Parts: sequence; structure tokens; C-alpha cells
Amino acid sequence: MMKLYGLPGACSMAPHIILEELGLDYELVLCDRDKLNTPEHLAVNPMAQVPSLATDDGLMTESVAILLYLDEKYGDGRVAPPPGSWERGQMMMRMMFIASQEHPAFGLWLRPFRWLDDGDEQGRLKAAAEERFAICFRRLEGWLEGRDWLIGDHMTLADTLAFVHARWGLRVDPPTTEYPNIWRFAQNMAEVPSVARVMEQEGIALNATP
Ligand SMILES: N[C@@H](CCC(=O)N[C@@H](CS)C(=O)NCC(=O)O)C(=O)O
Repeated sequence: MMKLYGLPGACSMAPHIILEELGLDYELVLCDRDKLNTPEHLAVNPMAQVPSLATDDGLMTESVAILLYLDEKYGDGRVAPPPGSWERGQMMMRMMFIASQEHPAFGLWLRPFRWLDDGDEQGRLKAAAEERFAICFRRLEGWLEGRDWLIGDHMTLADTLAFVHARWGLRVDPPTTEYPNIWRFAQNMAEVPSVARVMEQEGIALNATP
């Protein structure tokens, strides 16, 4: 049986949603945030992070890779457009944007102390990262104009990552609630049965914590 290592509301929630949406057999391991840097967890994720997916073939890290693996192996067209289609390329673009531009901006805002020792410098980095996150959210807001989903007419891989970040965005300034399209999207996502089950399993709601 596959095993997903995650933290409540973290980017691991994206593959968690897809495991649940596809009705797959899996075990959720909610990790201890304070024990990510222990030899036991480093054996599962050498970057001291989540997510990791343990499969019969081995261990996989990186949320986007896990999402694509799950889709290609089990998705059968249910959570992503077909390989080679323009729509899949567009979905990939949005996913990569969220994972490689938006996510680091949030990480720098959340933990500037991991990069700089000086308190004033940390404050400046935090402010710059918050502005960068807002630039990313303005792009996401545009993509969701007049749409319920980032691509097509149902939830795809990209929506799961966008939803995770929409929750995170409630903690920054301006918060997600000030982006009408992202906030509408987040509220719709929270109503999707698989997403609601995932939030219940992770013990979270559509609010700013944790
Ligand atoms: N590029 C990685 C990023 C993983 C990552 O940043 N995970 C965060 C949660 S969203 C984490 O484990 N944070 C805990 C920490 O850094 O202490 C991926 O997409 O899987």
C-alpha cells in the first residue's frame, strides 16, 4: 500500500487530495513538524521536508513529481488532460509556476531566519517575499477570471496546489480574501468531497491555521 508522508495543510495536501480523489489505497502519515530533521525522517525525505510517497517501486519526493506519477499511473484522464495536449501543457505551466515561484516566495516570508541571521535583514527579506507572493497571486487571480478551475471543467492536479496556497495566502498581506477569483475558487474547492475528506483527515479547515 502506498504511504504519503505529510503535514496538515502543507504542500503534501495536494497529492493527498489526488490519492483521495482517485480512490486509491494509501496510508497517510502525518509527521511531527519538530522531527523532520531526524535520521528517521531524513531517510524518507533527505531535505527534511514533506511530501514523500512510499510506493512498491520505491520512495518519491517533490510534490509535482508525485502528482504526475499518480496521474500517469492511476488517473485515467480523471485529474489531468491527456499527455501531448495543449491543456496538459497549460496545466503543467500553472503547476510549475505555483511550485517554483509562489512556493519559495511564501517560504522566504514564513522563515527568513533560515537564510539571514540579522533581524533587520530578515524583516526586509520578509517584506520583499510578501511582495513577490502578491505578484504571483495577481497572476493566479488572472488565470481564475471567469473560471471555476484552472484548466477545463473539473479539478485537475494544478487546482490542488493552488488550493494549498490559497489557504497559506490567508496569512499574508494582502490576504487571499482580497483576491475575489482565488477566494471563490478556494471556497469551491473546499466543497469538493475529496478535498473536504482530506481536510478532515488533516484536522484543518479553510482558514489561516496552521
Ligand atoms: N519542492 C518541494 C518543497 C517541499 C516543502 O517545501 N515542504 C514544506 C511543506 S509545504 C516542508 O516540509 N516544510 C517543513 C520545513 O521546512 O520545516 C516539494 O514541492 O515537494
